[in-house]
Amino acid sequence: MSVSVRRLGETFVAEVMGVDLSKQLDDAALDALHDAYQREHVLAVRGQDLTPEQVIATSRLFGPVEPHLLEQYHHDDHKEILMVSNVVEGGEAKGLADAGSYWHSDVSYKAKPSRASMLYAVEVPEEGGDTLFCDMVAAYDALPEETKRRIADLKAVHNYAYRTNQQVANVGVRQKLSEEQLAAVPDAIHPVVRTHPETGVKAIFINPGFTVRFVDMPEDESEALKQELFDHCLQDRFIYRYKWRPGDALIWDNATVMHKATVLELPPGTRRTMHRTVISGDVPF
Ligand SMILES: O=C(O)CCC(=O)C(=O)O
Ligand SMILES: [Fe+2]
Repeated sequence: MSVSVRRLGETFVAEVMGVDLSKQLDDAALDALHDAYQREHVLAVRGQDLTPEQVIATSRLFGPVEPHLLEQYHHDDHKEILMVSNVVEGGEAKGLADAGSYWHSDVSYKAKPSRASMLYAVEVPEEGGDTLFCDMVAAYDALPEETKRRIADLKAVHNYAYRTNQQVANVGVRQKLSEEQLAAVPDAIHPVVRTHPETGVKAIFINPGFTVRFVDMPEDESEALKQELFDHCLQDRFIYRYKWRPGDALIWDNATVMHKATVLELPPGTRRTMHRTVISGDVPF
């Protein structure tokens, strides 16, 4: 295989060409993939035809795969795959319909957030249902020096129930967490400026989805700073809109990007189904 990489966004996101993820990749292809992942933060491999086993095997190229907290949405035969789907058949939802419909970094609510995530498009509409990505390295680099100093040693609380409660209230499609699920997701505390464990680059590591507040800061000040930082990050210049085709595989780095689904904006009845995995990560520093 001869791999080539083409930048899609201004500062990040690339398409990787010349790989067939259903086959065993040789060392050169693996190196090219990992290099591109470090540099580009989001990789798109288009035109794939992958079984669930091959989605899991591809994910494992980036580390161990962990099942999602919401076991009711696991793929019937593969607990490593979360069904992200708005399809309802015979009165039964085929998957999580509103997955990630807010800016977030996957699993930042755990002590060890996921290193990377993979989404594979099984069925997507011709138009819409795009996934948005935000480059948190570029956003960090563009901060005024004074703000960089202000946030350098800050920590923030991340919590999963915080988001779920808002989804239940605002969107109404999400089930409340069970007692057992709640117990599995206590607060997680992470640095606000995260150093990438492999490349050493710095990124802003808070997100509107799961970040509740800054540690040791009065509530109103904390809210104001969150808003200031999110307004900065969510400028068009840091955002890339990915338009899906069936057979697209996307892998992204949760230490350097936030993402957001737009599936709730689709006309009712539009079918969209993705296979999704998360790859385990380490404690952020
Ligand atoms: O479906 C999407 O566009 C993104 C869903 C998401 O946030 C995820 O799978 O982590
Ligand atoms: Fe997500």
